[in-house]
Amino acid sequence: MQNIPRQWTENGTLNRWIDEIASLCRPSHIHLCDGSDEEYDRLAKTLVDAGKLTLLNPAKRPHSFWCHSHPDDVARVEESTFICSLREEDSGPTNHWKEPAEMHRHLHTLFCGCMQGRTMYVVPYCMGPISSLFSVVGVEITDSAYVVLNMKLMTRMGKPALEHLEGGSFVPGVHSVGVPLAEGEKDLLWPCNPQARCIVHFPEERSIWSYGSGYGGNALLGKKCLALRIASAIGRDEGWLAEHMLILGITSPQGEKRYMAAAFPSACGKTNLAMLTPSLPGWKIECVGDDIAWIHVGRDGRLYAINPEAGYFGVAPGTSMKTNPNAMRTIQKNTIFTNVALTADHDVWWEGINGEAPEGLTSWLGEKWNPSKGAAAQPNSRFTVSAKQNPIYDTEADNPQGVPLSAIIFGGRRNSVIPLVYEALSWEHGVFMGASISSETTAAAKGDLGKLRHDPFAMLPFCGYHMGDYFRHWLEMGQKTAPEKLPRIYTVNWFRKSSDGHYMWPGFGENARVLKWIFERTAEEAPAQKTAIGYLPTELDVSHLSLSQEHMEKLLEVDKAAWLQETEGLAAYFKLFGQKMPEALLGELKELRERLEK
Ligand code: SAT
Ligand code: MN
Repeated sequence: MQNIPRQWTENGTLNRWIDEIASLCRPSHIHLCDGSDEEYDRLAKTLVDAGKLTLLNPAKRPHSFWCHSHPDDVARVEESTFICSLREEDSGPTNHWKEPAEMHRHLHTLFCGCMQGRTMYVVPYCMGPISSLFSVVGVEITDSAYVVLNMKLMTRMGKPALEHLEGGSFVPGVHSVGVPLAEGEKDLLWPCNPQARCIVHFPEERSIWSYGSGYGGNALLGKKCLALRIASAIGRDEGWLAEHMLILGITSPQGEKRYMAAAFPSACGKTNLAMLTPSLPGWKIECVGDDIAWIHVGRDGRLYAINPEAGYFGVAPGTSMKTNPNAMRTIQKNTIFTNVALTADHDVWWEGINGEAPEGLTSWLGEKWNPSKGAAAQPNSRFTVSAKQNPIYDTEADNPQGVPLSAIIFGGRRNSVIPLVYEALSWEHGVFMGASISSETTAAAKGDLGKLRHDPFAMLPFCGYHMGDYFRHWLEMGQKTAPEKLPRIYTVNWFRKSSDGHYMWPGFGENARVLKWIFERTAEEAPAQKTAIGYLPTELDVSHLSLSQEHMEKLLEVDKAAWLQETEGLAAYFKLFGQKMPEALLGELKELRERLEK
């Protein structure tokens, strides 16, 4: 390798780190990303020329690209994701842990020479609005140009991030696909190294190392690695929350606007809810974010949320003009599609987009497709696009102070037990509700599908420290301000099924009816009845939906026997957290049981 100039940026620590990683990984070139459109186009062209990206039909999908990955590199890999805190007990029973010094030795071996024959890209990025005191700068070093393109769409990347950083500190992240190239060796189409894959976080060092995968959640280090796993640990230390939550603004026909944040496990409809087109006339939704919220106590004592991201990495299958017209409009241009199917006229297609599969599809595996081959689009195939293209982009997403939250919503995929919506009795009860979330597993992570698992706060794969401490942190957040300043807390379930296996609630735009009830509850305007599990609606606006009274009663039913069984499952689950399980939440469980038994 040639001599490396030392003055990469104005930040001495960053300069030294770049040199250090370069001498470890031994790339043939180094490129400091400026985040410009020209840079994006140049890198995209390199990938097109190498046959790794396909330019889509400009008449149908301007300035957009299609690509597919290695078939074994299509989702997050939880079994290979590590939280290497100094003490094992700080990582907790829901994370994988390895002793940090041992893991560093392992990483050193993996990364030694891993970028041979490749370009090492240095990607400065800012999570959160430039100039916000709540924003955090990260720098990702990667040997994947695909990652650079995605980071440009997903974050505030390049020069503005460096300007915000100045001489300050940043979260370093090193990513490699893990396939060094010998002199003259031709690259694989989608290089990755599934056998050696690992995604590693050092919460005290605040650093990230990711090896062997090119998939979004494993390789775009600003997203789950920084904005959730590392940020949750920073938030614990500094008194704020990093959450797996969408943020939306909802305006009533009277013109009053409120903000809500909502946590659901991956691939449970966060993007759809964040961009919802309300079925109720006069109501309006605007989107602040679809995946992550950082929540601070504001000067007025209310909780304020920023979206650290600047783009969407959304699940494609099931997205259509019917289910999410705003997403469809957002991805009309300037979008990268990964692992969807390609049509004969070079547009994209996936299951659920619009009727039958057209003739002449190329599947996500890059092969000629026919129905005997299974799904044409990988179930976790994704679009990457800048949030600015969303027709309902809320410009408050750029407010450095964030938006004040009136409600926090939790949900999961539950075919039974959990009613359509209910409200917590108090902040502590709401924290208990968050801790109680279970959901059926989806294609967003490698592993079984449709298996019910506990996923507290939808943070199971993303909490960067001991989940018991995380529960306690949530309880403490409620003590930082007056109870009336806190958002109210809700659980929703769009996925309840009838005994014949059909979804009981139409979902999508009709979810506005549930948001309306929540909106009115936060203004004390909607009636509710107190039940054993919390406040349930006595009247929900189901105008023009042909749902019988009996059907609605079933949707909102609290089946005491099923709930008692649920509490038994929770009691067993909470034991996992041992001494760290907050007494207050065990108390909530006990009181819930007593109310059910009454
Ligand atoms: O793959 S990501 O982790 O980026 C998205 C998700 O699973 O929520
Ligand atoms: Mn997510």
